[in-house]
Amino acid sequence: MTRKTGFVWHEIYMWHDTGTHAGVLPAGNPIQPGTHAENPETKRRFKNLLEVSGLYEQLTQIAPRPATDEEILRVHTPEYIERLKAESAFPRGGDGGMLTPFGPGSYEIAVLSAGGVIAAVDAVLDGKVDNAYALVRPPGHHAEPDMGMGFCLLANASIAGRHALDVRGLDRIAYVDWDVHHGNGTQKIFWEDPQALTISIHQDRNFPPDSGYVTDIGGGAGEGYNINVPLPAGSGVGSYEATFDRVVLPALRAFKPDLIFVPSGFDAGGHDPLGRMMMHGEGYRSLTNKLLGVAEELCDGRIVMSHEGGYNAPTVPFFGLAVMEALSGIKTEVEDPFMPLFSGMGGQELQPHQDQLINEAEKLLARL
Ligand code: 9RB
Ligand code: ZN
Repeated sequence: MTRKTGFVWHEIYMWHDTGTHAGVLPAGNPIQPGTHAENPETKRRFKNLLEVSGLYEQLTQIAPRPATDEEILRVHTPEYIERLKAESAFPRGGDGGMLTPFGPGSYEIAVLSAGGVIAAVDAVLDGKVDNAYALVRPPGHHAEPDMGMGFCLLANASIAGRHALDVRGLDRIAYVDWDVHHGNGTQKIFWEDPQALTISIHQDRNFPPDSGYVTDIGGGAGEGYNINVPLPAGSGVGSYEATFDRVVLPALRAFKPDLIFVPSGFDAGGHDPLGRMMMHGEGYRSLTNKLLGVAEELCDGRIVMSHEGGYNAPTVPFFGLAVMEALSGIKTEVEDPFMPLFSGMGGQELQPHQDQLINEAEKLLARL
């Protein structure tokens, strides 16, 4: 079965300039200057592989539009937005928070990034497409109401989620964040909100530090509607599939969302410089197929993915292609040349200490 899959992209997303750095740190003696970890390369190559594979032309292009102040202010404080606007007009740009650097004009790009996810939501809810992937930049899942963080300026998927609830009138939305880092921003924004189930599967205490514990379950009316699955470093595809089968899918079935968001980072892939997991292209395909199955049961297949991290340039495009093939139901001729390398790594199967953590997360299902 093939589906109509939307794709959001704009070349100006690649003009968001994180500047001269050395990975995640500012460069300068004693660190030799180089590129910032979050640069255009993996995103450009993802889009390029879609084109070369022939899949790009079979997707429905969705043009991004800027998010409005009203849309952004549903999530962020006016003070933070005014500061971003002012710094974005500086000749050398500014910083969204601690170590979230941006160049001149980046605020306007971030506004188009958030608006890109909103456009994807509208296309799905209007039935123009069955599902959608927004390959936006800068990313969003670390951004909090009053500050940027971890390369994120605006909370793209949260802003789009509020739009879905407040303007489009949905009753419930769910987030399944498979980026290797904790989706702290999404967690914080919907902490007390029972209309949003926020699930994050991430590497235990990677980034942000001291964040993403399985014991953080939401507060007030939102208690029970935040689920963290902090998998141990070294987790492989078996661990991710078990997490989906035993935690994510049952949670979604209990919550019955009208729309599923996937903050989609590919930094849980083997070889990613900012993560220590072993996901691979077939793993991402399998997780996507699991979500498609449950989305078909619950919400007419409605899934909106928004791009987050993923920093290994050669591999990220193949993870992205596998996800796009699954979403659209169209298999291209392209074979992922990294598969033999990753599938043969030791410990891809679920390990006892990983199983133990998933058991802990499973206990949270009783609250839904
Ligand atoms: C620095 C620290 C990081 C480390 C990783 C990320 C990943 C983001 C991502 C962001 C910032 C700490 C530079 C802690 O991909 N999200 O999806 N920086 N971490 N202290 N310092 C000085
Ligand atoms: Zn990440």
